[in-house]
Amino acid sequence: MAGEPQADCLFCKIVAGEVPATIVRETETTVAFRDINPQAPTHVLVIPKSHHPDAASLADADPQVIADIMREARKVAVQDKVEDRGYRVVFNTGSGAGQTVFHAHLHVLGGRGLQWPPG
Ligand code: DGP
Repeated sequence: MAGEPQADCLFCKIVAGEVPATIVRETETTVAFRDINPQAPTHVLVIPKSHHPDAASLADADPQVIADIMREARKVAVQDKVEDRGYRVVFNTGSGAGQTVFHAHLHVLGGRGLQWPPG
């Protein structure tokens, strides 16, 4: 069923505490943890606790949680003191866009100058 934990999903395991992660924030609906392969001084993933394969399917199933994730992204930036300089939020959607983990997640990147367009 949409939103149910998936046994083979890495990020569902992080939500369940079965795989360790450096968790920086948690709410009723979201978890934020440091990316294992950081691309900037701040590189945090904000994910829904419910399982949805990407941001588009999460937006269809539970748009309020997308809003929760965006609000948490700002709180991460404030907590890491990178908000003033600017930060970037990215939902890679689909393997062609670089998505490798198919549990929706928002990248929050900051703490250095960020180029546009991204690679
Ligand atoms: P994406 O390429 O957009 O699907 O991003 C997946 C991100 O997940 C990638 O930046 C690396 C991160 N990642 C993968 N495995 C783990 C893990 O076990 N722990 C943590 N903290 N991050 C992970």
